[in-house]
Amino acid sequence: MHQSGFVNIVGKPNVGKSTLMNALLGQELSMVNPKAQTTRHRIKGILNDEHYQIVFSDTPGIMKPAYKLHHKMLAAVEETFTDADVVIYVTEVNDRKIEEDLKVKLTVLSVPLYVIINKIDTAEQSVVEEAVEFWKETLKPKVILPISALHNFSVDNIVTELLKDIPEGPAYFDKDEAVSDRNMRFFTAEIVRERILSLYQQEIPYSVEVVVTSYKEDETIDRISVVIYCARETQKAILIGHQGKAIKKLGMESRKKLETVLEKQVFIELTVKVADDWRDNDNMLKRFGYEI
Ligand SMILES: Nc1nc2c(ncn2[C@@H]2O[C@H](COP(=O)(O)OP(=O)(O)OP(=O)(O)O)[C@@H](O)[C@H]2O)c(=O)[nH]1
Ligand SMILES: [Mg+2]
Repeated sequence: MHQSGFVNIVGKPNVGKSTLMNALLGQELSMVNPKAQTTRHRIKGILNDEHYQIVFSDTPGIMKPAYKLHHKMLAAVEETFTDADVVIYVTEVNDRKIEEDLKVKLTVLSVPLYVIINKIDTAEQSVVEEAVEFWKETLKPKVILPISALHNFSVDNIVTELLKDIPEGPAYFDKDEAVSDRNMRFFTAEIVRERILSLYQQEIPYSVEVVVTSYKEDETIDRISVVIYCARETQKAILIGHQGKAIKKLGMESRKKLETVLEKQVFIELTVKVADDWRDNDNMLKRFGYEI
């Protein structure tokens, strides 16, 4: 028997959705960062086994939209309620709040709902038990599991449960090759954006989009050109920094990370451009791959 299915991971920003998907895959595929709104696109991560293929979708955090960008991000989440075999709602151990309309969406799903209570390494056992009771009552999920995605605690139990709910069927993606639906250009842009989240403060990380304009693979080195778009001229100056120091640091850290991932030498060239208020510009958003 072979099982095959789609499992979509949703939740508020920063609860550890990407950390969880990476733990499930045993691979650092989706970018993780202490700041909220790290994930902007739906990213599929594929778990292959001799007997099954589970296609996970990591999604942007559900928040109140302030820009058209956020509406597009939320549209990517919306999709995931309707094309899954199982929906996983991730919450943090201390969180007891849920918007009414999200609650309704989760309770009327036609597929099993799992509630994953994450970050239990940060709380007492009694708090974990409280959380379990609260979410059982609030969302009436088929499965509820307290875990720590960061410490890979109890993550395996999710797969065990999923195999009870995932239908029989052939693999959707080539099992020998596919780990994601995204390519190296996409992950390169994500790696640079993650470094921007870490290196810059305040609104900067939320005002940039990263585009890989050229990616040339030679035998011993990958040569990559990247354009960083920001929303205003003042942000460009901050991104570049005094005597170009900030952008140099960003280039160096991005290169190091890429070289670790690719196990290969990398040359990366960063250029900063202004795309006025791109977060509210439909054409720019489309160009940047926010398709829905
Ligand atoms: N202590 C603890 N921290 C965790 C755990 N899981 C994730 N984190 C941390 O929580 C932060 C957010 O993790 P992400 O995986 O980026 O969260 P996300 O839900 O994907 O966030 P967005 O993409 O911004 O919506 C990171 O600093 C993680 O290291 C956990 O089990 N325990
Ligand atoms: Mg994420």
